[in-house]
Amino acid sequence: MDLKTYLKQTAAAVDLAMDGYLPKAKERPATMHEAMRYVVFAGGKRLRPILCLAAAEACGGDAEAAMPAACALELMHTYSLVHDDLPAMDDDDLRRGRPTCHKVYGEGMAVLCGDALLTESFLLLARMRPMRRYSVADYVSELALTGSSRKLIGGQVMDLEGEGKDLTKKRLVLIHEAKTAALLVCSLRLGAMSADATPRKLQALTDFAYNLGLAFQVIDDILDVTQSTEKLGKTAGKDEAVSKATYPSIVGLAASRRAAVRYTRAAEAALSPLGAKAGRLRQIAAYLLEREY
Ligand code: GRG
Repeated sequence: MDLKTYLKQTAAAVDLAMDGYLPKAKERPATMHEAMRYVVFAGGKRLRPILCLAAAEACGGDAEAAMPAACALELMHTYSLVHDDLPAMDDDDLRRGRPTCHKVYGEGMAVLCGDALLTESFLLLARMRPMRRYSVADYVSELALTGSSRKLIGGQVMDLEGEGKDLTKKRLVLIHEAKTAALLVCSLRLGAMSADATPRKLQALTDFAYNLGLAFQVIDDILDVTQSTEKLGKTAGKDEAVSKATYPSIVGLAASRRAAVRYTRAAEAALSPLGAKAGRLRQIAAYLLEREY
């Protein structure tokens, strides 16, 4: 199957699974369940679940075992976007091509919607099958650590504190590690763990995801400068408008592009212990380097 078809089919399978897992829109409190579905089914790329499923495949596992984790990752990611868009954070009106959650449902509902998605992600992980090497507690710890103040929330704190300041590249990489790479690392690790991966394969996928995550955020920063709001489905030029230090603002566009290529090459190199089984992951890394949104 070619990559485009694979990405489309896998995203559709993830959507179907999330549709089954999430409370129905009419279930009480209907406003909340409607809001959760509004933000989740707004057309994101489903990159984190796709990476999770591809990691399971690379380790000889199957999609069915990895699916609750794949969906949990998308729910945690969507929560972070809903909260990131709030007036108290990035204050954005547009996400995934639609008005943001607080614009449609109000700020209070948007806060609760994010909280509900985050909580739901752990409920899903509790449905995972334990493997010989990994327990359900291992899956839960993995996601909890990623969502904690050590990673995702810590990244957001550094991001907020950095607004309007000149940051060093070193500081920016720290922010990118925490706010973006950590959830990608978690995606690959949960997929690998669902397939009972050996410690060597788990480490290889961790290294792959770390570098892929850094490449992904550098490209995100580049696209913020070079693409239109229509193409991105979120407000373009936002970083400059709020004086946020980004890769292009520190080293320029050309050097940013070179950094993204370097990180992608490092990601690909990390896959060598997985041999041909990691073919799909190699394709995804190359595709993300060329993405336009
Ligand atoms: C705890 C209050 C609170 C907030 C959490 C973690 C967090 C806030 C915010 C981070 C949000 C963020 C914008 C991170 C950057 C990662 C990134 C590039 C997200 C966009 O991911 P895509 O392009 O989005 O995969 P789609 O819409 O395709 O899923």
